[in-house]
Amino acid sequence: MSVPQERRLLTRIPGPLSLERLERKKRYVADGVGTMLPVSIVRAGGGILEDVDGNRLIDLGSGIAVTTVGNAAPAVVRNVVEQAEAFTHTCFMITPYEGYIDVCAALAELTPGEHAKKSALFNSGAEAVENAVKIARVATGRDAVAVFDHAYHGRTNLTMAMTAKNQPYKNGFGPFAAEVYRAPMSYPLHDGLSGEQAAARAIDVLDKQVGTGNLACVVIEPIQGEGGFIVPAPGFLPRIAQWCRDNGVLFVADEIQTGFCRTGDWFACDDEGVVPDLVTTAKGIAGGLPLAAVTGRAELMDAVHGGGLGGTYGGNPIACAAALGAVEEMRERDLAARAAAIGALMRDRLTSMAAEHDVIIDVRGRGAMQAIELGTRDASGAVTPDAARTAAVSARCHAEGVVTLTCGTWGNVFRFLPPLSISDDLLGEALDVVAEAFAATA
Ligand code: PLZ
Repeated sequence: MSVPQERRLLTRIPGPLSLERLERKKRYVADGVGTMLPVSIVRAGGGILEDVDGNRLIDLGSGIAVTTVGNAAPAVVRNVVEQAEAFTHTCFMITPYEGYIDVCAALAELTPGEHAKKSALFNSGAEAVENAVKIARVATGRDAVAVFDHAYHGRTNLTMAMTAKNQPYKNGFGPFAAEVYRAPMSYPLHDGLSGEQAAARAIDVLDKQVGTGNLACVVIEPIQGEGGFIVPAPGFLPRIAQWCRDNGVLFVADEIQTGFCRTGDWFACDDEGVVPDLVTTAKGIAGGLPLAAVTGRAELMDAVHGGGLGGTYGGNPIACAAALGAVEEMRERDLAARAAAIGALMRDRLTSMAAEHDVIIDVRGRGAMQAIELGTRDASGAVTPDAARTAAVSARCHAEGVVTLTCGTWGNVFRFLPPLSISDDLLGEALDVVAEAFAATA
C-alpha cells in the first residue's frame, strides 16, 4: 500500500492548497454540485485519504459505500490497467466482450437465491433502479411501483419520484414520474412495531390506496441508506416478500448501498434468507469505477423485447474489469467476514459512546454499515431529532482529520462506512476522534 496508514494533520482542514482549489471549483463547477469536506484528494488507500496539503485523513465513508475493497485496491488497479491497454470501449450492444458476461456470471452466482439468473449492466445506481422498474412493468403488465418512507433510489426523474426526501434531492425539480406510491417503513426506534406489525401496516396502505393487482413491484432497500441506516424489524422483509410472491408483485431489493460484503454478507437480504425477484447493485461492485446492474430471475429479465435494455456505456469494459478485480479481492480476503469484524468493533465503541451521551438514542446497523441516531425521546417514546448536534460533531471530526458522513430524513444520523481495507488501529483511532468530538460538543 503506497499511502502511509497514519492520520496526519500538517495544516488546518481544509489546508491552503485545498482552499485555492475550492476557489477554482467555485468558478468552474456548478454550485448545485456540493462538496461536504473540500479537501482536494491526491491519493488514497487502506483507510487513508491524502490531500494536496499532505494531510492524511481517516476514511469512514468509502466515497458513500463504494470503495469497499479499499481505494486503488491491487486487483482492481491491475485489471483496469490491463483492460485500458487492450481496449477502452466498443459498446456491448455493438460488438461484445467477455468481461461483461463474466460480471453477469458472477452476479448470478453471488446474489441471493439458487434459481437461474440473468443480468443487464448500467452506469449508475439510479439507472439500475430505473431499469428494474422497466423490467418489472413489462414482466407483470402492471404500472404501479411501491416504495417506502425514507427511501433513497437516485436523482433521475423516475428515481426522484421514488426517493422520499425533498431537500436537497427533489425541491423544484418536478413534476415527477407518475404511478409511484409510498408505504410506511419499519423504523423500530420511531414506531415500536414488530416486523410483522409494520409489514401489515405497509401492506394495508398498498392494498387499500393502490390496489394490489395494480402493483408491478415493491422496491426496497433492505437496510435504508441515505434515509438513516434504518434496519427494519426482524420479519418485516420476509413478510413483504411473501406478500409479493402471493400476489404476483415483484420484490425488488435495492442493494446499491448494502451489497457486496458491506453488511457482513454478500448481500443484506442474505441475513433473513430473503430472495428478491430482482436486485439492483452498484457502488461496491466495482471498487470505484462506475458500474451498476439489475440481476433477476431469468424469465423476468427475458420478458423484455430484444434491444429494450442498454445504453452506450453500460457495462463498459474497464468498469467490468474493475468489478472482476473487486470480486476477486472480496473472495480472496473474505471481506464479508472482515465487514462483520469491523461491525463488531464499531458496535462496541458506539454502544459505549451511547452510554455516555444521552443524545445518542440508537445504535444500529449491520457489519461495516453502522449508525447512531441523535435526539431526545420523551416518555411516550416520541423522538425529537438533533440535527444541530449531528452537524457539530461531524464538523469537529472533519477538523480532526476523520471523514464522517451523516444521513437521515431529519439529518440526525451519523453513519459509518469504512473501507474494509482499514486496519483495526486506524478504525479505533477514528472512533476515538468521534468520541472526543461528542465530549467537546456536549
Ligand atoms: N439506491 C440505495 O444508496 C446512492 C447518493 C448520494 P447512484 N446513494 C448515494 C447523492 O447524494 O447523490 C444510491 C443508493 C441506493 C440508489 C442510489 C443511486 O445510485 O449511483 O448515485 O445513481
